[in-house]
Amino acid sequence: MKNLFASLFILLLSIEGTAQSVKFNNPIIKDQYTGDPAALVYKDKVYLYAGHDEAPNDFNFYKMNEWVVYSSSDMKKWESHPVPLKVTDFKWAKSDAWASQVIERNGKFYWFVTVEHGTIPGKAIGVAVSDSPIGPFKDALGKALITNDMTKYTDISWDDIDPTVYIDTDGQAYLFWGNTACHYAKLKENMTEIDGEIHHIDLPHYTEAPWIHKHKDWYYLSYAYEFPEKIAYAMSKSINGPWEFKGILNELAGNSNTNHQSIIDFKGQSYFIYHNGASIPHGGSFRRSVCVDKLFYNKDGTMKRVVMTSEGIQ
Ligand code: FUB
Repeated sequence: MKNLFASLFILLLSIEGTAQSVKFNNPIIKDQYTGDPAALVYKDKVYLYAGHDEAPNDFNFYKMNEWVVYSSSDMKKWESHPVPLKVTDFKWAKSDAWASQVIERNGKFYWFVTVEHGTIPGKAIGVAVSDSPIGPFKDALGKALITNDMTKYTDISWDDIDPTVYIDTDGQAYLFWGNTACHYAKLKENMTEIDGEIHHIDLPHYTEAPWIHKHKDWYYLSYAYEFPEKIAYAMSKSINGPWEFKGILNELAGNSNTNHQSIIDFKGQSYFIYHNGASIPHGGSFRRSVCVDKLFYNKDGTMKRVVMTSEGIQ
């Protein structure tokens, strides 16, 4: 009997030890609230770009004036860099550092951002450029690339948000964006001009936050589905579609009505990067935090549903 109690005691101690050694790595950014993550793999690092959620605790909407950047070599330790871009860097814009994405082309880094236009009513998309992934960035055009009057698919003034950019294997660059309607267009090689018509893609319960990525020989278009948002996705063998809807990829965050995702492969592992309203200490829909979890594919190329964890990347 004595021996049984002794073994039980040792077992309890080892369980306790295991529990204590688990680290909660999510959210990955803990020094400030951040939303709308967009990751860029460049050389042997991941650069994480996000909007800075500055809303006070009792504020019921977004307060966002700047974008921030962090970098990591292992997806666990994140280095913070000085603020590389603000709404005020776009003289024609008046507010709202909403969702964005950075892409590299020929050694230059192009940051496609959402802002509120100063004179053309509605949201708009601008482009900033830098020689370094951590900036500083400057307005590449001196005017918006996309304005609300260029897209007629919906009447709302906030449909021209959430740019995602992809350069296909043949060198052709594409811009996808939109709230309520998913728009896409080709970009010229200079990355600062639309080339040809703006198209529209029909996707079930499309809300916003498109993200294009490729894995093996499939193209994936993931997006925020319904509101409050889940993340769903469609797949195609061509970036020009047709896109086949494949269902939900990530469930409701629960503590934030948006979830905005970014998907990358880095050093042989796929990652799902997103935000939620995790408490650091007063998180919520307008005080969001960026998290990372692993992403896995099935043999047929479909993606396994994401499991959001507190542990994150160990
Ligand atoms: O951060 C402001 C807006 O919230 C983004 O543009 C949307 O994607 C949603 O996350």
